Amino acid sequence: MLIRRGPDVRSSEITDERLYLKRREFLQAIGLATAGVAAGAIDLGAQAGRRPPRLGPVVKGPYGTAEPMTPYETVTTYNNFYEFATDKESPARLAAAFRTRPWKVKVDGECAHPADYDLDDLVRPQALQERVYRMRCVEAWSMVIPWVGIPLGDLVKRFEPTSRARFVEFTTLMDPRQMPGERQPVLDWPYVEGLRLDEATHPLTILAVGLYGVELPGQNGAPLRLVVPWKYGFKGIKSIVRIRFVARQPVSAWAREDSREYGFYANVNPHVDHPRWSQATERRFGEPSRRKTLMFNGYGDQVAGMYAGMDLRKNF
Ligand SMILES: Nc1nc2c(c(=O)[nH]1)N[C@H]1C(S)=C(S)[C@@H](COP(=O)(O)O)O[C@H]1N2
Ligand SMILES: [Mo]
Repeated sequence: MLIRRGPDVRSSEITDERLYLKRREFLQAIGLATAGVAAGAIDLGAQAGRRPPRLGPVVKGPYGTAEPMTPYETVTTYNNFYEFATDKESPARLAAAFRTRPWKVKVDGECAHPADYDLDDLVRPQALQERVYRMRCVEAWSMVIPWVGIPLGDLVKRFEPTSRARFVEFTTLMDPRQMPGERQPVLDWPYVEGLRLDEATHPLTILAVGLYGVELPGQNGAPLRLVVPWKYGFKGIKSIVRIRFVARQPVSAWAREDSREYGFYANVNPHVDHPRWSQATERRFGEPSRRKTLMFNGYGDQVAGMYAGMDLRKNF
């Protein structure tokens, strides 16, 4: 991927950069900005200065929301990534040294061009788009994240699915040496997710390689993860190594774990509660009070047509 320090720095990042410089001045003043810091006297790792390399060039994509973005710090330190750990804070630490190069993605099943693709051949840097999306976790918290990625539909077209392909199945890397959570029987590893072909090729659906203009940090699913903003967060499978076109509906890792709690569709729906909690409202990071959850996470104008005539209580 091309790494560029360019003029396309966001105003939000400029603020962060200034804060970072202030912090560095302060540390220099007290004599900590050099060896002591490198030796870990102060943990700067989680701070704004130690971001992954910038991606570029990135153009603005369609469907962006103007809602305030959740700070980079929050997006990259409060994560669900069970391959590393089941709490929210540990993935940032445990995924810090996660190796994402070289990275192959196997494309197979019902398509004309099955092959093992190198990540950089799969994702063309010049076509990267920024998409600021609302994201809603099944656990009833939400964020607004400026993803960088490419429409999955463009890729699917390149692979030319056959007429038998009705679903796309995605699989996460299985590497228990790097991913300590995979040594525990938390889920039936590897993590698997799936979409109907029309959902996969919907223009809102992207494969993300970055956020906030930089490469994805490990904890956010580096180097390649799915982003489907009208579905609960768990559909957004991370660290993808396989994309398979299939005739039958895939069994996702969460549905396999408990099919009464996690359906295949997992569309955000305030009217269908999780068996153990309400989905009517959510906590948006940075906001003092809960907000109402919107049907299809507010993307109904774009996606509702795909589910016309379906019983969304049954197909939850
Ligand atoms: N492979 C894998 N992908 C995953 C998960 C996971 O545990 N493993 N967690 C999911 C859940 S529940 C959510 S809410 C989102 C969180 O993405 P984020 O940490 O980038 O916000 O990732 C999803 N993708
Ligand atoms: Mo989630």
